Amino acid sequence: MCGIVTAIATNNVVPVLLEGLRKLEYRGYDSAGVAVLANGLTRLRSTGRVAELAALADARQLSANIGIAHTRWATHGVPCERNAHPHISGGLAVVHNGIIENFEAIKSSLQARGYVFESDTDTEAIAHLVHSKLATTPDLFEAVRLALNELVGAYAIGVVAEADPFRAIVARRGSPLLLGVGEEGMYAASDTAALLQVTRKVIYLEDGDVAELRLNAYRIVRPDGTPAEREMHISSLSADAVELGQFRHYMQKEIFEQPQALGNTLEIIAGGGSVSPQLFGSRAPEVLDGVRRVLVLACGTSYHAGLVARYWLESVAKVPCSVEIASEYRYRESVPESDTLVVVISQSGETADTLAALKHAHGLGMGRTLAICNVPESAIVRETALRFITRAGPEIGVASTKAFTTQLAALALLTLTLAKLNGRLSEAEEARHLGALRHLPVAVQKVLELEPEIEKWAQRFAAKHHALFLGRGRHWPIAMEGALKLKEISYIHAEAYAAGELKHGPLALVDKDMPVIAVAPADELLEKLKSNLQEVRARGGELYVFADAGSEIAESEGLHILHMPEHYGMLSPVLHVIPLQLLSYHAALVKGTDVDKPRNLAKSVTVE
Ligand code: HGA
Repeated sequence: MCGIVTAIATNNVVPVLLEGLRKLEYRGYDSAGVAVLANGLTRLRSTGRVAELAALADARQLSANIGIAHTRWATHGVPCERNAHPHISGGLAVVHNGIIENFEAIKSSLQARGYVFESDTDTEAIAHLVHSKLATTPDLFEAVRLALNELVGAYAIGVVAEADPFRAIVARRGSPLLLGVGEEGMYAASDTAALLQVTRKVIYLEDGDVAELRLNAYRIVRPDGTPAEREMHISSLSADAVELGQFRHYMQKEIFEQPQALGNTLEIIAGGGSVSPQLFGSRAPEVLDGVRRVLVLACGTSYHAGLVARYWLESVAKVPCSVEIASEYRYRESVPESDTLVVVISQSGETADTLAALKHAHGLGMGRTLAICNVPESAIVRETALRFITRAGPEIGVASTKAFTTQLAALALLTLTLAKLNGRLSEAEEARHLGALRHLPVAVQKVLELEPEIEKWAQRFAAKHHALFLGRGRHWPIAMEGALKLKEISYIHAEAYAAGELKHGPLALVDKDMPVIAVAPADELLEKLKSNLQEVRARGGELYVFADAGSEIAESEGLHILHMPEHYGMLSPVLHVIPLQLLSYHAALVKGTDVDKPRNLAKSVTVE
């Protein structure tokens, strides 16, 4: 969510700042801006894409050796040029990612001292606060540190000042930020992808760190000003991992990358490998020993992955499992139990609500924690006792696809591991499940071949305003995920129901204008689901059914069927979500929406 780039170098940093912003575009934003020091402070801002900001910079022939840049996803104040970052106070400019919760109190006291606010943002309060500190603490680094100590909330910031043109100051608390040590200079950004153009040497700042970047040096201090040593890492992220290649959109690319992403994620059980606690980290034998229940904390699509896992954990491992929306869990009173494994799921590992829920669980004394994440060095991964890194590769499209299916693969491995530890998994069963997991990439590939038929369906209901998704059992969360995908990228209002709930209310909505999409694999609930489908047909509802071998539902007037290639038992949710991803993708194409950057949404949700 929004992005920051800071650079100080021997050569012109403007192309680096703009290329960095381009690499961060996938996080979602509504405006962009840059400020550089070259014979004074110059600021350019745009409510368009980064390309428009780059055109402005070109037209002005902007060139400098030091600067900060930002893509904004508004939290305080509408998206407009006046609210776009950087924000300025005197000759000092600030970019900020996050939310300052006490900005109103700070703003009032600064206004009382004569500061005039030009924007509606919380960020502008940081700029004026730092500026006000300079009156008594003339050292910029110290002034920033002291100002930050007065802030409540989350931030990653970059600061440059006209009066101090040989260094940039950056800091973080609660929002991601890392330093890059390059040949030509020093850099900072919200994620590694933005810096690969100049360096692979990165340093992850910790919460509360304040850092100074000079041409050939950097230093980091803690909030109290004591020096901090932070390890340098060599990033192994591939520079072209974020290129679009032959695809029209990242979402399409990522849907089609799923066989590869699953293959990479499951490589650890390739060949003769079996499940064992070590899959989740070296401390796993001790942490998983005596686990009697599982609590999954997650948001959005990751929450749906947790809901699927509940069915698996309870039926296969016989471990009671509850799944909670992270933002709710953190604010409600709950009863902690020390034999609970807390599983946090997040694609980016930076999801603010999930991170806060994890900290809340820690605060309640629950130390058995496991992160399922796609980003190895992320904040969430650094805070848990155990981790499983999905190897989906960078996910750029805002609507999550390959992260979801690889999370499911990780959760299937967790289920089998706990089942084995609890003596619930015979050798034969383990071999059967592992065989199915190893075959998953091939099975997914076959499902992807259904795209042309799904495209035809999408044409038909892209004109609708509402849609209902139905599923039962472990496919109910898949129906929820299908509805979420459709809402996110095509803006068609969609609801998901456990099919048995139809008659308790939503059936009243069904008429010829309400397409009903049903996930109908041949499982133990199929007969029940068929009755639910009859209820829909009897009310004139148009049905689109994703069945599979053995479902034996016949096509008829108003009832369209697509047969999935294989019936896949426990792992069937992994296959059944794929046509729903394709359906929403093609519906969005027909509607002409911005598939990879849907309105109002951001990729990495680093604000509460
Ligand atoms: N609160 C600031 C920064 C927003 C942000 O972090 N976006 O991702 C604002 O509203 O400008």
